[in-house]
Amino acid sequence: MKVVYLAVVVIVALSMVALAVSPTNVALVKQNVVSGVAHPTGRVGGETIATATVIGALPFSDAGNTCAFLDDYDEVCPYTGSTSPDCVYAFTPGADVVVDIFLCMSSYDTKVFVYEDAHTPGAPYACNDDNGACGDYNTYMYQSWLTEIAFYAGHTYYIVVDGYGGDCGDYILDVYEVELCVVECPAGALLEGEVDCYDGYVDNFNGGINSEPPVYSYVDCSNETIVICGTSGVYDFEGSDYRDTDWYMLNVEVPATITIGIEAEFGALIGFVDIANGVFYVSTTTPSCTYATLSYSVPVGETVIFVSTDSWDTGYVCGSDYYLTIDGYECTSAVEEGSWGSIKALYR
Ligand SMILES: [Ca+2]
Ligand SMILES: [Ca+2]
Ligand SMILES: [Ca+2]
Ligand SMILES: [Ca+2]
Repeated sequence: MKVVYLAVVVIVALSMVALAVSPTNVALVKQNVVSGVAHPTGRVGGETIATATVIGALPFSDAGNTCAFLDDYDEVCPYTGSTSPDCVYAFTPGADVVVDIFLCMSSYDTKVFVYEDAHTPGAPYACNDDNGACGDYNTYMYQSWLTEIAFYAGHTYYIVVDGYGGDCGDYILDVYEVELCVVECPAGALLEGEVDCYDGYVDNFNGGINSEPPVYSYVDCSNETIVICGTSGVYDFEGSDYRDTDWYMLNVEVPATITIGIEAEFGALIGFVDIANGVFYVSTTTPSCTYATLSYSVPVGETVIFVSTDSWDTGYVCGSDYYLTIDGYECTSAVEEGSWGSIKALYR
């Protein structure tokens, strides 16, 4: 079990920096490593939709234990076959609201899904098993967090606190209103040019070394700050969650400290990639609508910048916007300002 667990961690970690060589390398099956401890007296939520615990107002916080409940519901998000016990909360907003449903601080391999107005098996309104961005990855890799879910006035939303693989345990549920993040493309920015991803999408545009053969968006040097508007998001590919990764190739003429920055409608991951060894030189993450920068001293030659979502949160819908800034990627000679015609997705 220990060996299997380590193997899974390696695969997940690699795919996290988007270095799985092909879609088939992403783990389809996961292992439980966080085990719930039965606290039969810890019941809090309702047993079923009909007996759901009512959420009166937001923000809402509750804590309990799922182990003494029955397994009434399950959804595939995207992992199948769970027999975990579950409990249910219900919320009927008086006005339209956008919420996060946060189970990150729970002690077991949680899953959460939402039904709108009725039990619709196989077609939940929203669903998350492992968010991946809950906190320290090794500790919280299997906890759930649904972000920016729209709840509409007059509808009733049933929140099912569930688990993966039969797991159960102590949960901490927070439901709270969030601002819907909208990122505007700055005037005059260059455009990434990739289509928005979709279920079944294969990135032959700028998927970097995730693509076969590797493909990049090439960026010419500029003595001005380069701004690129693009999109990313999470999609389903043959039953697994994938994310659109965007790889930008610079051809640096003089050693330089290059600073990249991003603001995105999703939690973003950016970094400078050592493509020969399949690792980041440096990387950073930033929450949605929060501009962050990252600097790195690059030698002469090819430098690769990676942009994607910071997790496989299916709330990061395809077509979510970002803009990327690149500073310090200067030309050795006077050159016309970067025109987007100079950025191409080339196959090689
Ligand atoms: Ca269940
Ligand atoms: Ca989970
Ligand atoms: Ca993209
Ligand atoms: Ca891409």
